[in-house]
Amino acid sequence: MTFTSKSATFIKFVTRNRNELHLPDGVHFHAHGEQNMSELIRFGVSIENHLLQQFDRLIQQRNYSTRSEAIRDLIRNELVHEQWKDSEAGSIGTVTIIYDHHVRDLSSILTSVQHDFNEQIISTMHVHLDHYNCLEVLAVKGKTKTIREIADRLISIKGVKHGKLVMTTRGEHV
Ligand code: NI
Repeated sequence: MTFTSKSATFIKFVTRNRNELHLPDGVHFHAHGEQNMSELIRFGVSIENHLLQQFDRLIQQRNYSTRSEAIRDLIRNELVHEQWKDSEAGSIGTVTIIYDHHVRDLSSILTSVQHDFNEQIISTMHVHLDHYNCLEVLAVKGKTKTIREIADRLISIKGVKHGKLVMTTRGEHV
C-alpha cells in the first residue's frame, strides 16, 4: 500500500450515514448520490502533511488496506466511546482476569462476586493455564455502570494479577 503525500493534502473518505455524524465546520461532503450502492458518502478533509504521514504509517502498521477503512474505524470507535459515557445505557463486553488459584480463599471470593451479578454475567470461560495460574473470561451484558462495577470488583480482589475490561457494541449506530 502506498500513499502519496502533498503539502496541501486532500484525502477522501466515505462514511455510511452523514446524518449520524456531527463534523466540525469546514468539513464538507461531496455526496455522490445514486451512484453509491450502500449509502456511502464521499467527502474531503484538509489535513497537515506531517499528520497524514504519521497516520499513513500507523494504519500500515495496523494492516489497513485503505485510509477510508481506517478513518471509518476511528469514527466508530469514538461513537462507541461516547455511548459508554452514558452509565445508564446498555453495553456488552468481556472481563478478563488472571489469578493464582493457590491464593487463599480467592477462588471462592471470585465465585461469590460473580454470583452477585448473575444477571449480567452471561457466560464464563475458565482455563487452567499452568500449575498456578487461571485465566477467566466473562461475557457481560447490562448497564454500563454495572459492567464497570463487575470489572472493578473482580480486578481489585487480592490475588488477581491482571484484569481488563473490554467494552464493545452491538453496532446498531456505528
Ligand atoms: Ni484454573
